[in-house]
Amino acid sequence: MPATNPSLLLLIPAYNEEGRIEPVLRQYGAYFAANYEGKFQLVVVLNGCRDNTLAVVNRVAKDYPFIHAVDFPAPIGKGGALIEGLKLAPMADLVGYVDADGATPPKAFHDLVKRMDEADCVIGSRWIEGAVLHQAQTTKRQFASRCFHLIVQSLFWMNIRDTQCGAKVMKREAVEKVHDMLRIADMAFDINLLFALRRAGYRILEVPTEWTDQIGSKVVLGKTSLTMLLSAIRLRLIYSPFYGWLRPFRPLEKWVYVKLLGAPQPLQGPKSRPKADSRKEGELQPK
Ligand SMILES: Nc1nc2c(ncn2[C@@H]2O[C@H](COP(=O)(O)OP(=O)(O)O)[C@@H](O)[C@H]2O)c(=O)[nH]1
Ligand SMILES: [Mg+2]
Repeated sequence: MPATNPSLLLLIPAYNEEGRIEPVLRQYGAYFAANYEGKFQLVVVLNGCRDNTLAVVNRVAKDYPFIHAVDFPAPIGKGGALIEGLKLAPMADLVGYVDADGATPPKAFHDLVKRMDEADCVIGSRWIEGAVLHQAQTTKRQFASRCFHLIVQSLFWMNIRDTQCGAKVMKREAVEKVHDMLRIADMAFDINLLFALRRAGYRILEVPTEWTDQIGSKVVLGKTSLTMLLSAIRLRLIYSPFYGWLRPFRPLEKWVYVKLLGAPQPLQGPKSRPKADSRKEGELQPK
């Protein structure tokens, strides 16, 4: 990574976000055009949207040429979308992601980027001193989140207080190194990413961030929590010496995820590079 002005790629996963994403893209576009010295690119990764998110993103992209969209029709989930988006890592020195609803303001994301000289991955945290929470999550959601945290800690011992905050940034080489290990498509994707980085020896720095919990969440608490719990356990097994022995149970695993929970699955097939939306085709190039 160059000492000054690294190029930056920001991914925004988006599912049915036509009502929330436009002001967020405009804020990020204006902020990074004015305040970021290096090359900045923003790619919205959509999948299976049943609304007009793509048209909204394309409208904003007319005003900010560094904003692009990639669209995957399959229901690959937030994690699946990020797995695909992270294949664009060769476009920049640093690759990060934030949610489409503006929970993380542009400056807060920039603050994470500024700490990248201290680690290979910097993640925003809502649960360490100094964090600014403008709008707390509902009590039920906070309870589920803290229970999930305890389970994740007891399974993975990463000592990360907030694995689920939607704001993270990494060095390109770290993303490229762990990409093959990314296989959780649901909201537990972040654990997959963080654990893969840890196992590969990369340094993760958790810093307090600013967060506003927005209305219009796509999370259906019961179903999402159960899927995340199963994914965390599955991830633990993938990294255990017993995973091979569990091969006979794979059809059952698939049945539970797909049929019972309707959980997203990552895109199958060869590790292809995502194509830009047709209007922008050819513009997404490695740096
Ligand atoms: N591409 C994609 N993004 C998703 C999907 N589900 C959620 N997201 C995105 O993930 C981010 C976080 O979702 P949100 O509903 O705000 O979750 P919450 O803040 O944890 O309640 C947003 O940018 C969503 O658009 C999905 O299935 N596919
Ligand atoms: Mg949100």
